Amino acid sequence: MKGILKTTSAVLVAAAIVPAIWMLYVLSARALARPDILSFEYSWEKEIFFTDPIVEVEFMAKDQNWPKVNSTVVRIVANSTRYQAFVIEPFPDWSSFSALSFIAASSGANSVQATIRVHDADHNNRFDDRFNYGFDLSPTPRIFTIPMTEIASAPANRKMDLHNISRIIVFLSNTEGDEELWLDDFRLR
Ligand SMILES: [Ca+2]
Repeated sequence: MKGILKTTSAVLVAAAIVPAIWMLYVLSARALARPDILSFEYSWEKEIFFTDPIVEVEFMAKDQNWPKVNSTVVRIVANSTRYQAFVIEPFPDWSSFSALSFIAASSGANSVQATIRVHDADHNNRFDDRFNYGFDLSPTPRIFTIPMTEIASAPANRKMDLHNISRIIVFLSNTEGDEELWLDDFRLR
């Protein structure tokens, strides 16, 4: 009995430590990957993004007709007309970079309207206190590049804190509910 208890508690301790070590590894890998934010090439990256449960997400290797050769990308399928979001928690210090870029395309036949937003740790959840950019996607992939000056000056009453960026969110709103899009290669330049 004593032996079983000992084993059980060792397992419990290990169960607590392993996720903590894994998250330390993720934070380290996220920092070392700079200026790459999210490439969909590494398993640790799954810890730095999440989606609304109503969004379907799948990974797929792109070998042609994509700006980046042999790249794994994520495909997002909307299944509701409600607000649907893909949320990234990037490394926070963007202060030494001049732009944010990413690759996107619609993965179905129809064009897709999406919005990307960026906010910092001080964000108050008001629309005019964050960076927002609406964009149209067609089946032809595009590299979007957003100057850091636009992100920095986006909040109405203050400067964005580029040392403490908190989240990038790509979202769909007022949709038909059947949108499909590809995302890839979020990075700073
Ligand atoms: Ca990729």
